[in-house]
Amino acid sequence: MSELVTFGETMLRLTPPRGHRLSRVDRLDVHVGGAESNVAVGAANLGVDAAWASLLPATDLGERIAYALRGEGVEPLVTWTEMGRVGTYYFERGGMPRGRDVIYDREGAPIRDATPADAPLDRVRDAEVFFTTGITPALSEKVAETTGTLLETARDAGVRTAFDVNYREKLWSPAAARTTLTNLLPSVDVLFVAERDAREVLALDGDAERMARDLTAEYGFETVVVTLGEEGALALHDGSVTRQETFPADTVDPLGSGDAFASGFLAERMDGAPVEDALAYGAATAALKRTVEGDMARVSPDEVRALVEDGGK
Ligand code: KDG
Repeated sequence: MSELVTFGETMLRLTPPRGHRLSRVDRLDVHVGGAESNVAVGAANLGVDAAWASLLPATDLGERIAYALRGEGVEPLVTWTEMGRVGTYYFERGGMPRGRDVIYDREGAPIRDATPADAPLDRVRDAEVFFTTGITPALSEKVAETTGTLLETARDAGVRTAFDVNYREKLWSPAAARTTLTNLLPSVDVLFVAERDAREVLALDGDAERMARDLTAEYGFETVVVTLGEEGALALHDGSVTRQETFPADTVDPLGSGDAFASGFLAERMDGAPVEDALAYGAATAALKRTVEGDMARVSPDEVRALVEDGGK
């Protein structure tokens, strides 16, 4: 039994050295990344018993992913297949004004054909929390249906469901995302959503509190966390709003900081903490993640507590 079970695609991230163009690159760093496994890794590093469910091709690169997650203390619940390939993505980082770019090369990953029969339903039913994100149903209609079945399976078994909207414009349009997500959200207890996604994908308006209240009225969420980038985050729980500032951090690598936030928030809630403390813990985990290369929050509970206590000063 795992306290936290997540479901989604994990890829190899291939990163040119900072300031190098992908079109001229002669060396790539390898990281393992995927929003749902990032959350499992962040939570495992914070002391949660975490598992990640997915499909992988039975190849050396598939094994590379399982190996990385095992090394971070996450149990890979993998259906190994003879079909498909490991998805990859490239993260090109230049200084301003060029900025950064994510380039996906993820067609053909076996998770796109995942049916509920490929998923560890018993492990989902036995979990305390089941987590996935809007990236997973963006991958194919089939996996969107499977994501819905997993959320309902968890719900029916009394497992708390947590979902991060995590809109990725390179995977689908806001309208397509809205149609699919509005079918999934009734099965969600704890929602994480970036303010911009609430506005542009879920078509809400008003300030963050208004959007959190409208979402709760429509879907009956137990908790809604709206992330506001550098402005911090806001949570609505039991009718009360809590706000949290972003902790300052020297950003070495921004990817995965939203996942780190979710992992810190969930880990602290699973430890019995109130929403206010979980929000601070999530924000501190996200800040510490930004100081670490790669998508995963390799951050310890002591570091997070110290940052929460001294407020980043
Ligand atoms: O949140 C970080 C993720 O975006 C990254 O790890 C890769 O899951 C990923 C995706 O689909 O973009």
